[in-house]
Amino acid sequence: MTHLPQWLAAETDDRNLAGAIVSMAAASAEIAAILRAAPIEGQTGLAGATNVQGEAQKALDVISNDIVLKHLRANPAISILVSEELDEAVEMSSQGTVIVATDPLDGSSNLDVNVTVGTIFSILPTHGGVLQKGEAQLAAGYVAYGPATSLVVRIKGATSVFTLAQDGQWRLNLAEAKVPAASGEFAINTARERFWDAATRNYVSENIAGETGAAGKRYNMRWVGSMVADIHRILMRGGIFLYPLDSETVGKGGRLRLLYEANPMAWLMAGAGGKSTTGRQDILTVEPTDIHQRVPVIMGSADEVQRVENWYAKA
Ligand code: AHM
Ligand code: MG
Repeated sequence: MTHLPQWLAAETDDRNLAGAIVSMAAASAEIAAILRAAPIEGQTGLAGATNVQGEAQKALDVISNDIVLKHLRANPAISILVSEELDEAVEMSSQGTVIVATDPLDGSSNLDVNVTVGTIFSILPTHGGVLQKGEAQLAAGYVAYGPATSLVVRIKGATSVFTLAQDGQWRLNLAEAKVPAASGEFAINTARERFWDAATRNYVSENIAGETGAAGKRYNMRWVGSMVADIHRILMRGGIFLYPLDSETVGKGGRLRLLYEANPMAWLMAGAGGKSTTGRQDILTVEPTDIHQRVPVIMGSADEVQRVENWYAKA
């Protein structure tokens, strides 16, 4: 069975890139071990601080960020770290050839209820600086801390899935994830309906109308409230995830962050045959202007994303 180091050796000659992925995988394995016992240790609550975006930080947000920092600092391949939990980009090694942008613990509001959370990461070449389009990524991945701890990673080729085994090794269990083009599942926070734009409203209404409406088939809705969990389900069996620009988030540019949430997920979707858009533009072509920039996120099964884009084109 293929382990992560063998897979990396076959995917890239860039040892710094491979090393950065190994560091993120090692940090994630450490985070996984802490999450497993967090309710016993009383670590699921708030840390009492807020991050740069004014969001309450959970104790585990801070702990996960510290673990990632520790692993990346020990790796001279890393030049800069951008983290959701840190106001500024952190300078690491002056010889580093890769930048890592990460959300160390995404979906942390789910920690109190023992629902899947994740670590998301994007890897960029140092020469381009921290503000590069998603299409410049060298690699991206996430770790889903669910019933199994899964690492989903892509360099240039396919999006591959590893599972953390009892012996601490990451074993390949799916070489090529494939997002089916058609799907009957959509994921959106419907409690925000009153803020939606016309395109989102029209798309979702068609889905709810099911076989009696223009979509002509029945849909189911799923919303974990943890992007990693929702995206993992879509990568494994199809569907669409929407966090569109709405009248409440318009001033901020959206809800989810471009550098360490939208771009890495869009990169993984592309490797699995899925599509990603802001509604009007491929997410991977969005020019970043700030490390914590937000962006509308719509991604998943190609036919579904196309239907949303069609509504945006009409709007
Ligand atoms: P976080 O990075 O602070 O955890 O926020 C991101 C999360 C995503 O995981 C999830 O898709 C979204 O926020 C949920 O938003 P909502 O609270 O509107 O359901
Ligand atoms: Mg987060």
